[in-house]
Amino acid sequence: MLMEGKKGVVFGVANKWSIAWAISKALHREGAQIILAYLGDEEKIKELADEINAKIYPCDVSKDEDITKLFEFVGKEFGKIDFIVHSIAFAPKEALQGRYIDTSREAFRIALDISAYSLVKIVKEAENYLNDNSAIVTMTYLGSVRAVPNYNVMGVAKAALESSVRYIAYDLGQRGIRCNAISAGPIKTLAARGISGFMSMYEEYPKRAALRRNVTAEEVGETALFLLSHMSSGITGEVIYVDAGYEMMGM
Ligand code: 0WD
Repeated sequence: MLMEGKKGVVFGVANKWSIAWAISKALHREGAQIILAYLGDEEKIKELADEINAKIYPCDVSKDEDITKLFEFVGKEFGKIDFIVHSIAFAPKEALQGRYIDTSREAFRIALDISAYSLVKIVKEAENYLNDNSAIVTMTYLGSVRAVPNYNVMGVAKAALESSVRYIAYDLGQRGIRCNAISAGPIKTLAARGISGFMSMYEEYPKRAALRRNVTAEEVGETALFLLSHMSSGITGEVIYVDAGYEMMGM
């Protein structure tokens, strides 16, 4: 099994539709031991966690003390870890519609804080718990490099996130620690439904993508597994598109 003996933390499982859940299932299937860092309904997360023998711990990534406490728990439970999955994003709903230039200072701050800075802070707090040659994966979207109507400030946050991936890869590369992002095509999840016009985006992809379909959360899960395993030991600081061949098309 690819992840036999490996331990790690997954951020961003909200429910069974979450991309982080598909990633967690793939990791578990390959033998990984997981702590789910969650925000929200403990009972719902506990039910999912039991399916993959995972432990759970609450963590609001907008709070430094929550991240510190989480890694104290991780240290107690696991000692050292081998992987981190960051699958978190948030922006106030009003910022995910209409014109980008109408974004308020506060919405900009919140979106960048929760969707991009959280990765930086998580990695910093995790530094002393990460084994050499461990791996980090985060989730991004094409709106970082293209103007996607309604995605707005989230696209700007994803640009900051993707750039952070490169700087983190450089900072931790000396220890063999890798950091990569997966840029997924649209998948029906709770977060996605918060984006105005998401369904028209979802319907547009099969018309233009080379594979003539949308990508599934399970496919993203398999790519995350690859990026967190020794199979990808030569890859770091990259953004890997898992979008059924949408991004690379000219028209
Ligand atoms: O089409 C999609 N679904 C795509 C999603 C395409 C490409 C990328 N992504 C990205 C998202 O931007 C995000 O970074 O994938 C990541 C995961 O998103 P998801 O699986 O689509 O959405 P969801 O199941 O809602 O998980 C995101 C979770 C939150 O869920 P809710 O619905 O409660 O906002 O991020 C977590 C939370 O569990 N989250 C937080 N966790 C800790 N602290 C916080 C926070 N402050 N805010 C949100």
